[in-house]
Amino acid sequence: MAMTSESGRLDFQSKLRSSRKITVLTGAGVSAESGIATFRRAGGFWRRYQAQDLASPEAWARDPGLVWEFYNHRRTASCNAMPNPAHRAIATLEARWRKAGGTFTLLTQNIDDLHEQAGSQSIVHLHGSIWHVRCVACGEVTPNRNIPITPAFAGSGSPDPAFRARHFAETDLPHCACGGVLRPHVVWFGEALESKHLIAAADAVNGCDVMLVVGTSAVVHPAAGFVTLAKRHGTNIAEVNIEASAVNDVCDWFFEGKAGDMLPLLLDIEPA
Ligand code: BV8
Ligand code: ZN
Repeated sequence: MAMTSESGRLDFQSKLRSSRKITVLTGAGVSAESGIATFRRAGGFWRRYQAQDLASPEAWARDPGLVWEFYNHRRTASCNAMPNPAHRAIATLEARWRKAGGTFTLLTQNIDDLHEQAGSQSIVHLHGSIWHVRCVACGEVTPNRNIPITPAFAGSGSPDPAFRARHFAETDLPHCACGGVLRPHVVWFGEALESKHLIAAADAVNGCDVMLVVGTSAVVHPAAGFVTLAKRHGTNIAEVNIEASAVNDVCDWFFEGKAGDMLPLLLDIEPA
């Protein structure tokens, strides 16, 4: 069972200090204190939908305008979000380990760019990026921070279930120079993660001394599976969360609390 006491913190920090290879896995909880709604808490609902209902190829095939209205709403809601102390503590730890010649990888399930804004370098966006779009015809991926995504979506996206949703025509959707429709460059439920990301994540877990799991319910696979894989490799694992996640039982330490409060204290460590 994970240790959570003061002795647990000292034990964790001594293991961290002597580690040569660190991997961090983050989820929506690391961005919660930046004001970005998590998936499975109250904020996880939009109109009468759960995120899973709209983050899927089936929803896109059925009504791409509704899916874009959902992502346009999330882009608008998060465009002014700033990194919080949790993002910054992770970026600082990485900088220290890189300077000392150690190995550090950040695996994030989040599609926001707050880790980048906080200065993290070695980031694997397992589930893609809300600030990139991909052409369904030619496959080109491009950065896109247009708000609204197209003029037709101006003022749309109210999460109020009573909101009289309008139908968006194909011409209202963003298009590629090749004429194809642009979709959010994110991994939807039922879609495979990019193999380069799966390979990077497996590399990050292999031979990793310490893994930090921050702000994830750990119910989504294959991301959550990297924690149990690390455990099988003999990695020491710490969880930072306001409640125990689905992988809490394989963690050696559980630091209960908000990531923005806990990480600056826990990670204020120099490599041995
Ligand atoms: C795939 C991008 C196969 C889109 C996302 C049954 C069993 C196992 C698996 C499955 C199954 N049925 C279906 C599956 C597969 C499915 C899956 O895992 N489903 C789950 C729901 C059961 N997985 C997939 O479909 C994946 N693909 O399997 O493909 C395949 C293979 C080959 C060929 C074809 C197909 C794709 C999964 C990726 C889906 N895309 N996001 C978008 O964002 O719109 S996942 C989505 O959930 C987000 O990325 C999010 O990050 C992720 C996980 O959620 P969390 O980040 O953990 O967020 P959550 O709200 O759940 O939790 C927040 C946590 O933070 C909580 O623990 C809370 O306590 C904590 N917290 C809150 N505040 C704070 C805090 N902690 C600290 N401080 C705070 N302040
Ligand atoms: Zn194209």
